[in-house]
Amino acid sequence: MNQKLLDWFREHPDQYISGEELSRRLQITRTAVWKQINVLRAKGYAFDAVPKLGYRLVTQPTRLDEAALLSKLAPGTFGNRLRILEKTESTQNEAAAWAKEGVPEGAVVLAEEQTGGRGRQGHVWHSPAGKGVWMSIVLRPRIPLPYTPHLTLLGAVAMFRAMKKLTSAPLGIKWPNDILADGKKVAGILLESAAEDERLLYVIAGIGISVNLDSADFPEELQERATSLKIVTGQEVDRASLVAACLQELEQLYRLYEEEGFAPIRTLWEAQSITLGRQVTIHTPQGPLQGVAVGLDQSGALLLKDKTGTVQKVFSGDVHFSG
Ligand code: BT5
Repeated sequence: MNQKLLDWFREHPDQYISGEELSRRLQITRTAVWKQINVLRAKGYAFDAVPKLGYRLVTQPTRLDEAALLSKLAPGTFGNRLRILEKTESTQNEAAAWAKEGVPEGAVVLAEEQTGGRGRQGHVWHSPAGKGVWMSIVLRPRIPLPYTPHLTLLGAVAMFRAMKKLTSAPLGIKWPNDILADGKKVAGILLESAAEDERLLYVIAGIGISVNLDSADFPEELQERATSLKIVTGQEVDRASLVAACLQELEQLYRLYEEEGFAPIRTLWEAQSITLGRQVTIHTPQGPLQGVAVGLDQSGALLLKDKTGTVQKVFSGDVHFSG
C-alpha cells in the first residue's frame, strides 16, 4: 500500500516533496499521504518534515537480506535452512510449525517485525520493524526433559559472545536469560519445547536482541528497563553480521554441550554472570525469595543462600538486585 509513495521518494533522493504534490501524483488525499508516511516511519523509515517544503526520506531500514546472510554463515548446520519474514505474530510459532513438519535441526526463522513477540510467562517482547534480531532456531537435542534449562543458559552465553564480538557494549548475563547493558535489558532468550512421553521432540530457541532501536522506539513503560546496542554504544550494528555471529556461537556451544555436557557451559556462564555474589530478590511463581546468588547447580537452577546459610535451588523467576 505504501509502495508507490516509497518508490516516489526513492526516485527523488535528497529532495523535499510536498504533501500536495504527493497527493496529486499518487491520487490519494493529503491525509492518506500523512498516514502512509507514519506507517513507513513505524517500519523504520525516517522522514524529515519541513513546513512549506514537505517531506524528505532520510534513512531507510536496512533489510535482512537472505543471500547476504547466507554468505556470512560459516558452513555448518545452523542457519542453512532459513526463512526471513517481513512481519509475523511470533517467529516462535513459525519455527514450531516448521519443526512439526520435520525440518532438520538448525533451521532458523527471522522476522523484521513481530506483532505478538513474547517473553517468558506471557510477557510481551517489543519487536518493532527493521531494528532488531528477532529469531527462532529449531533444536532437536537428545537430552532428558529436565535438562532443557541448560539450553537457556547456553543460549545466553552464545548471545553474549556474539554481541561482544561485534560491539563494545558493556554486557553481563542476568540469571537465567537476560543480557543487560548499563543495567538495562538488551536481549533475552525464550525456550519453548514439545515433548511426548517424557521425550523431547523439539526445542525452539527464541532470541531477541534490541539492536538499532532508538529510545523513542521503546514504549514508555520500557524506557527505564530496556535499551539497545545502538543506544549503549552510539553506533548502528549490522544485523546480518550479528545473526551470523549468534548462530555460529550457538552452534559451537551446542556441539560442546553435546560432547562434554553442562559443565563447560556452566563455567562460561558463571564467568559472565552479573548475578552471582549479589544480594537478590527472586520473584518466583511460589512467591519472593531473598538471599545471595552463589552459583548454578548441575541442572542450571540458581543456588540461593539465605540469611540462615541455607542454600536452596531456584528453577524459575525474575531476579531483582537488592544490594
Ligand atoms: C525474554 O523474556 O527475555 C525472552 C525474549 C525472547 C524474544 C524472542 S524474539 C524471537 C522469538 N519470538 C518471540 O515471540 N519471542 C522470541 P522475559 O525474560 O520474560 O523478558 C520479557 C521482558 O523484557 C519484558 O517484560 C520487558 O520488561 C522486557 N522487554 C520487552 N521487549 C524488550 C526489548 N525489545 N528489548 C529489551 N527488553 C525488552
